[in-house]
Amino acid sequence: MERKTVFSGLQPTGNIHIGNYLGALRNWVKLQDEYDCIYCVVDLHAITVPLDPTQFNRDRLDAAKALIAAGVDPERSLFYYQSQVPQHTELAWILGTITGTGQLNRMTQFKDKSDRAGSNLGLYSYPVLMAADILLYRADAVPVGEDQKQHLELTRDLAERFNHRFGDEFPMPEPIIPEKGARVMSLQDPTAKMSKSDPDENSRILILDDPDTIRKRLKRAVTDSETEVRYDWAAKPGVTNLIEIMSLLTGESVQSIETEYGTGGYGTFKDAVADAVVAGLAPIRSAFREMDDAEVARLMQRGALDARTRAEGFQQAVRKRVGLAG
Ligand code: ATP
Ligand code: LTN
Repeated sequence: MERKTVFSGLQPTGNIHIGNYLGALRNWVKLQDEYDCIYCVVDLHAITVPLDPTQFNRDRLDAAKALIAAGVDPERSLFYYQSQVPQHTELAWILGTITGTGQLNRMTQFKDKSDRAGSNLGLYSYPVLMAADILLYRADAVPVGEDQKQHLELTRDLAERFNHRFGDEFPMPEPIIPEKGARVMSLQDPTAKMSKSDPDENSRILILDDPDTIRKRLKRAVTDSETEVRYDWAAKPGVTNLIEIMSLLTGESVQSIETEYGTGGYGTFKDAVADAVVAGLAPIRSAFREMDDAEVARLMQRGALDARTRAEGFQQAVRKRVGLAG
């Protein structure tokens, strides 16, 4: 039987946090054992907000390095920068012609981000480019965090509409969302998701943060006015978020964490969470430090070359369907 194709992307905005890691990246890494995986640093998605070009170029390389350090294996998976494969934007244009503006108006990420940053066409059509990323390779499955569910639904809608109008071309991609970790919450506001774009740095822990920073951020993490370490999203979101982070990083069950730290006070518990996070991230940090920039740049070029070849084969079929071939 042919192996299923997995596709996912991450924006190179320079600050990959444990939400990205526990919600998406860990699944990316695991899936490599079984599937044909394609992973993309989605640089075109990232330029929808104002950036300093020199810094952005540096951040993009660092994102590629961090992903490799976290376990993305360029020898097993196709791994590259989105902008180096022009078939993504070509397909995005074609899909854009069958996307209703009403549908784009309903995208919650667009609404949130345009409120904060002011709007532009790139931000508006962002989900169409994401659909193109996925459909370009006829991906069957897409490992993402909870916040991307709506974008995946749009992708499926567009696949269906295209197939209906031009003939069966795209399979329906399924999201792969972890049962736990799909929505790691902000350390400062446990009712909001941990986010790259939150201006408050204390709200997140980055996968490359040093142990002191990790400890400091966890000490400052918002909890509640009780003292009991108990898993309860409704009543104790701050503590529950920390329990979940610890459980995911150590493999220890929620129940055993509750038993061990239940009445010992938040200070002791936070120290234990910090130990777990420091230990869990240490291998990524040291792998990142050992990496050679030029070698990673070379790997990304090789990845783009292979991706272009593969994408072009698929794109020819799309052009034919739409009447753009020959
Ligand atoms: P922003 O919050 O600024 O929109 P982001 O962190 O969502 O940025 P990406 O880097 O593109 O943006 O996300 C990469 C992956 O991480 C996606 O699959 C996304 O669903 C997942 N992810 C993002 N935030 C969280 C979170 N707090 N918990 C779990 N998964 C998350
Ligand atoms: N919008 C996604 C990033 C992204 C993506 C993709 C994820 C761009 N293209 C294709 C999965 C598949 C986000 O996480 N903000």
